[in-house]
Parts: sequence; C-alpha cells; structure tokens
Amino acid sequence: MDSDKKPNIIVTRRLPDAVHARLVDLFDATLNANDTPFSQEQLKSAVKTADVLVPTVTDKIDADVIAAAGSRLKLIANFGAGTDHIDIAAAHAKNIIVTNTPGVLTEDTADFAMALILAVPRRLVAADRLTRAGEFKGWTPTGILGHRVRGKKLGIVGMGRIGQAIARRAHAFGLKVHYHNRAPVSPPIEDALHATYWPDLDSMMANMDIISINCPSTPQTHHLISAERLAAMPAHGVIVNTSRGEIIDEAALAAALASGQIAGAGLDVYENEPKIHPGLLGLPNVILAPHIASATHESRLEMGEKVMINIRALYDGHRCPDRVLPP
Ligand code: 8YV
Repeated sequence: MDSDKKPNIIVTRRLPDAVHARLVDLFDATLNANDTPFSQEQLKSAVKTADVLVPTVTDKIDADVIAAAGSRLKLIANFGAGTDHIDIAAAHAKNIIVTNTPGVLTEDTADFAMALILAVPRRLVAADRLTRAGEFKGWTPTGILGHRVRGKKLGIVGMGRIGQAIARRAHAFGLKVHYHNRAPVSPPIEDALHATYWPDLDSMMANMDIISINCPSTPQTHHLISAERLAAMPAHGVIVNTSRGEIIDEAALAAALASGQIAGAGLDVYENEPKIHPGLLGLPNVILAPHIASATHESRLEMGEKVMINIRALYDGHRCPDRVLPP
C-alpha cells in the first residue's frame, strides 16, 4: 500500500456515531448506512476491494467469501469477540489476519447472564406481563412465586473470561459455583472463584440447579447440550445461554421446556439467528432476549476502539494485539 494513502475499510454494519466519526477520520472508511446485513454477494464484493473488512456476528465469512478476497485484503477486524462466523483457517491460508475485540465486553455480558440467572427463577418477565395485563389486584401470599437463588448450584460450561466474571457475581449472590471446562483453571483462580471443577459434563448437568453456557462455538461444542444431557438435568433445572445458540440443540430444548422436563431457560442467542425455534415462542417459562448481552453504549465504543487499534497497529507496522488463531 502507498504509505500516504489511508487504508480502505469496509464496515458491514452501522456503528455508534462516535466510532463512525473516528473511523472516517482515521481511514478511508465506508459504513453500511442503512444497516441491513450484507448478502454473501455483497460480502464477496467488499473483500475484493477493501484493505480491511470489519464484519460482525451477522456476516458469514465462509471459505467462498475468503476465496473471493482480492490481494489487497490484509485484515478482517471483527467487531465482536466470537469469531465462529469466520473461516479463520481459510483466511490464514491467504495470509489474511483476523482480529476480534476480547475483554471489553466481558463484564457487560456477565451482568446480562447474571440478570437471566436471577430473572428466570424469580419470574421477572412473567410478573411484568401480568402487571401490564391489569392482573395485579393487590398483594397475595401465593402470587407469582419463584424459587430462591441463594444456595443453589450454578454450573458454568466454559470457564474463560466471561465464565469467570459470572462466577464472581454468582458467588456474591450466594450461589455455589461449579464449572466444566476442557481443563481446570489454575488452583489460585479456582480458589478465588470458590469454584468446583467437574471433568465430566454429564455428571455436572445432572447435579446442578442452573446451567450457564459460556464456551465458544466450535465444531466440538456444536449441540454440546444435547437432548440426552437436557434429560439428565433435574426437573427444577434452569439453563441460561449468552454464548452461541449452536451449543444447545434448540429443538430439544424447546421440547424439554414444553414437557416440563426442565423448569426454565433464559436465552440471548439462537441456533439460526434471527430465527427462533417456534416451540420456544409461546412458552411462559422462557425469557427470550435478542442477542444483547454485550449491548451497552460503553462496550460498543470500546469494541470500536479495539477494531481501530488493530487496524492502526497493522498499518503502523506492528503486530495486531487481538489476532485470532484457528480453533
Ligand atoms: C457482539 C457477541 O455484540 O462479541 C460477541 O461475540 O456475541 C456479541 O456480544 C456481536 O458478536 C457483534 O459482532
């Protein structure tokens, strides 16, 4: 690239105004003003002409899109932490770097997971619906009874940054923290989190009151929460997912919730977003959020900063700080 020329950046979605302004200030940046997700054809045409593509979770950057990339494309700087929608191996084979935005959305995502962990057993959304429907006729001893959270066992599936941030909150709320991970975290971290490791996911699921999904989506975690594992949960069990929909067999979950095999769920992510399994939509014991666990003004700004830092590092001749390797 000509060193005087600003790199050409294509951003597939509309971003907060402050991020937008800084991107166009620093780079020859084009953002998607109408915010409609790009089609595969639009993605292919973007990677042909751009030096840097800034996609989000709504873009499927598969091998076909990577194959269409021109020799200019040096970096895919994802606006988000999860990169399961990007074929990183195919990008690396063409010497295209992939970066993400870890860390800046950890605490917000953990807050949202904790909100679901509290809201499902305490029936917060059902209570709001009842009140708006004019059904609040005054206090009763038996109205909208939920279940106590304190003292219950929470099983965290995936003890990475977000899992650990949830563990800290859960301990403060009096939950007993358990976790399953490919390997245990180090003893000092485990001690600080007051967490108990379960090498076997099946045994953990059978023994928990609440399960929180916090592992990344990879071929190995696809439908990790299967019909069989849901069946192993106790009937009062609750499951919360703020990671990726593909980790749970969504049809099996809808069936388990409808039959009363498990008691409730709080979902922020779905297997085929933006579609949601129709069986979930009518269930009173499920809270359905539209993939907003990290949706705070603060995190979106910091995600934008991370994207810009990664692009600047590359064009200033440094290593991008948030390089992602193939899973
Ligand atoms: C982001 C997320 O908002 O960062 C992630 O992996 O799931 C979300 O919280 C989204 O990915 C933006 O691309």
